[in-house]
Amino acid sequence: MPIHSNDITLSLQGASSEIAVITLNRPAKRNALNDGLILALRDIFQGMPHGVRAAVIHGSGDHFCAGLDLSELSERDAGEGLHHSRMWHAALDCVQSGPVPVVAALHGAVVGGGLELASACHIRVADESSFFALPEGSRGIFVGGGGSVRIPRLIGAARMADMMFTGRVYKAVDAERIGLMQYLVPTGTALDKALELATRIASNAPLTNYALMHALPRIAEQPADQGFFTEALMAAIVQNAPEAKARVRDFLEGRAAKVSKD
Ligand code: 1HE
Repeated sequence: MPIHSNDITLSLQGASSEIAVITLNRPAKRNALNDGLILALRDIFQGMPHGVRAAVIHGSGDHFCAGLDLSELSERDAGEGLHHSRMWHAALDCVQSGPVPVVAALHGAVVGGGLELASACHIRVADESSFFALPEGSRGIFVGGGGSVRIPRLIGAARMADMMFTGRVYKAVDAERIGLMQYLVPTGTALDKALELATRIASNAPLTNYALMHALPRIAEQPADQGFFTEALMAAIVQNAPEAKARVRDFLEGRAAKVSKD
């Protein structure tokens, strides 16, 4: 697997090495994302080892990610800027539409391109130390890593515009209130919680996870009539898998866990 950076690592965890743990490992620069790191992220998802069924992304040090490495920005002309943004789009598409569901474990700064990366993941777990901002507004630039597409779908265009117009910083508890993440956990526990969730996700039938990653976001963007039709097609394919039939039989014959509120 060609990896262009030492600033990101991949390790496999779980009983069958089914969980990929991806670590942004540039703590001295607060895990700021330079070109090498973005390309390496893309390569990791494109070359995900066989047998991996879920992934976790987290950052080493005190912060998840400080966003774009601003030291690489200053000399770029318009054409280079266009291609640079498209490179981020391609890499983060490999995260969102790649081989497995991805859980982001967030702490400290989740800002700029760091929030864009977190937004490309399927589940966000943030601890109470985390804070969220889009400092692009005050740096005189715009988002370029897909943030204007993904972030409004989480919190609405009005809230995103406010973050960029005013430099508003959301603390964890308010970020959860507006929908930036699905889980808020005590400081220092985001990675453990993300691993717990990834283990649960990895135990799902692969076609169910595929439908959640690839059908659900498309259905959510379709007019209702087309959405109902796409849903019916996806439902028919997923329930036809031998694994689905076995799981339903297990429940009916008392071998599968019930839904429980505890
Ligand atoms: C960096 C970066 C960076 C830190 N690029 N070098 N992102 C931002 O505008 C956020 C900028 N960063 C910060 O506001 C702060 O660094 C943090 C709140 C994230 C962390 O603060 P702190 O006090 O823990 O660290 P620090 O002392 O500010 O930074 C430590 C070092 O990391 C320092 O370098 P040093 O050589 O002086 O030790 C910083 O310069 C360096 N550093 N953040 C480069 N971002 C696809 S488009 C996306 C567009 C964007 O993401 S724009 C938003 C960029």
